[in-house]
Amino acid sequence: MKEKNANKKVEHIHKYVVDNTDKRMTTNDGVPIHDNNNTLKGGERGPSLLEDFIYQDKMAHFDRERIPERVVHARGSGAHGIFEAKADMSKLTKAKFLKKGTITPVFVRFSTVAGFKGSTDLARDVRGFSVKFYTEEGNYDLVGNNIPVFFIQDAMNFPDLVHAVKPEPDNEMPQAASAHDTFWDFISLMPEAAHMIMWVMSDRAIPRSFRMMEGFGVHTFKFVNEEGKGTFVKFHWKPRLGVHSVAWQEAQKISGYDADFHRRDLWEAIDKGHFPQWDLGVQLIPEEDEDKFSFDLLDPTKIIPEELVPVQIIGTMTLNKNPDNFFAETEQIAFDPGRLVPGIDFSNDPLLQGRVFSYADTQNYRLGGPNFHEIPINRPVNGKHNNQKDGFGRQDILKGNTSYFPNSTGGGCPYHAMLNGEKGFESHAEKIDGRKIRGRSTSFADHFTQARLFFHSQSPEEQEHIISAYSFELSKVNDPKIRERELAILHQIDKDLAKSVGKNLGITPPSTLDPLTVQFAKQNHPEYPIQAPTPEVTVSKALSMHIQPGEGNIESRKVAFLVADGVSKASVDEMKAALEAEGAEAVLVSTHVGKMTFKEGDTEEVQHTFLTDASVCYDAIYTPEGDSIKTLMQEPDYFQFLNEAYRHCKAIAFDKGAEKLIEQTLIKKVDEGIILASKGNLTKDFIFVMKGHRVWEREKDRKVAV
Ligand code: HDE
Repeated sequence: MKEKNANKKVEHIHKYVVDNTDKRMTTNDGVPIHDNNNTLKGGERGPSLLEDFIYQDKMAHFDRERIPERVVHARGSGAHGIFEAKADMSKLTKAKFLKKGTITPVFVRFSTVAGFKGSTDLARDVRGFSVKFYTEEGNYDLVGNNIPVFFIQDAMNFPDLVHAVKPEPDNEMPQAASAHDTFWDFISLMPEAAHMIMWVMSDRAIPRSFRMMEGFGVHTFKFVNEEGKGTFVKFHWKPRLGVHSVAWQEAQKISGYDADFHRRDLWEAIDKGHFPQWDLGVQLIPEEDEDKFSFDLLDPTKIIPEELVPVQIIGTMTLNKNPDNFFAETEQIAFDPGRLVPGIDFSNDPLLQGRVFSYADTQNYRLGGPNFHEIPINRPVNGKHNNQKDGFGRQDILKGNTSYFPNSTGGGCPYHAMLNGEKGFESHAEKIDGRKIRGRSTSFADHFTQARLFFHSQSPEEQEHIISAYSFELSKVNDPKIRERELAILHQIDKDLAKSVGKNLGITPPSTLDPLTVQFAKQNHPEYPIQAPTPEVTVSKALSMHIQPGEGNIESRKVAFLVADGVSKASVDEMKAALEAEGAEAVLVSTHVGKMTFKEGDTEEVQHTFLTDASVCYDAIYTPEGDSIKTLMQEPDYFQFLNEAYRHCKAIAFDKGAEKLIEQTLIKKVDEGIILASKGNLTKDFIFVMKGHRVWEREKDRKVAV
């Protein structure tokens, strides 16, 4: 077979792909079905008969079609692709898929964490970023997030964290939202969460697209080379389209207009050939430097600022094929940070160590037993050979009478790699010498320095968004004691931040931590609070998403062309050509669906209207010239489109004659993001502003609330 964008994994699962075209309908046993509409009855109006095996075959399958959703990360979207290794890493790792020039098939799944499977894509939440590499030495899973740190330091707290954020157990509210009492109760008692919470309150938690977010392995891992030497490594995915977000008010509206916004965006981009790409970067730390930093490398609530250890790019991932079937592929794929290949190993991060148990355990349950490895999407491309047998849903037919080791009856096969002079996976031979303790290292006890680093690295507008997010979330908390307790934590991070949030909550931030917070922190660190070590850097540019006009790219961005009958085709075509030359997409939004007639007499089918769409679903807005302007003048939803785009700091362009429409909007100042044909070069200026993502300047004096 030669499928478009096939890779070894796509070919590998092809034999399982079923195409019903021109096929006769059968039961699950292949028996041809004569009538799929009527059950077998005793007489025309008579009772149904128990012997109707065709009905039973159909209904029994239907009755079992749902499986447990993932306990976290239930809502996700996936795609196939390839990873190409681009740097020579052989001195540091023996991982074959990282050998320069090697191309490895991948399947990626992006997800939200807290919401159920059918919840909105636009929740304020962390996004999962899981990559399965189908390497020649087995599957390697890099199961990361779009935020480089985590809420907690020890796996033991994970069920508590998840119980706190999920809908409350008595009334199962709220859905896909952290803005409720139990979450903030937990967070305000766990100061170690302060850093991650700062990220979650930033716009990072409401991405513009899966294609425009970073991915992080979060934990420190280890590369291991041929000589068995280890090097600490942090993994980063850097999106070629830049890192961008929507605004919180937009997120809330998008959830109504299109709860599948991110899923649709990924699907359509791949469908149209806008294949998203990420560069894989690594931060490398020699083992000798383990104790060199003011923070502990094993602490998953800490980043390594890029100023201290730069990110080196070692490869590129391209997603180029949508799945054929959501359930079979995206739902049934099983990621597990415990799936390693030779050359990569764990560090002793206690969160990572705990994850190694949880994933396979939950998959044994979710996917119905120990043979989930045999589900096509989970199978390694290099095959599996061992003595595991039987179990629910077993597919492989193990030949011969031998299913044990050592054996002579099977010629000693499957053999240990070492017996044939080959090498299999060998754990890094790190020296371990310690007492058994249930506790935590003091080097994990500084909770606020990096939360402060993140806040201080944001632009003024990003800081404002963080203040609004804390204010929104804590306003939804009913218990005032919880609000106050969290404010006390914010005060430790940055007094002005606490003051601003406090103002919105009507509370003066307490100057010391709540005694309950301290009491719980002392259970991990009896000496809490500790004197925080002096950080190496207090600002890191890589932590801000903001870019300048002209700095980014607009590839695959969506621009709404606001039109009506009588619009000038020339005006539409000229802008469309300019945008398409940069990879962006023009979408006509009109007063009605169906045929739209241009001033020049031609017609075009339109699928989007002011009724079905809103400006929150677009990156920029353009009003072409033409007789359509008279119609738009009478269209309140047209003005809503503009006002909302203005509020959210988007580029808005008007061709000749259309600029008079501005008078009826809430746009009071023609700033650099309002592009007029009468001033400068319309297409060039529009694209330049779009390349900055938003006109942040506007936030300062914007008085529009729509
Ligand atoms: Fe997960 N996590 N997690 N997690 N996680 C799961 O595994 C868990 C953590 C992440 O697209 C579950 O198959 C524990 C950090 C992603 O299918 C479960 C701890 C990071 C996904 C589980 C963590 C993640 C999961 C639920 C703390 C970023 C979705 C279903 C010790 C580095 C994978 C499943 C997909 C899914 C456990 C913390 C990322 C329950 C115990 C840190 C992206 O096993």
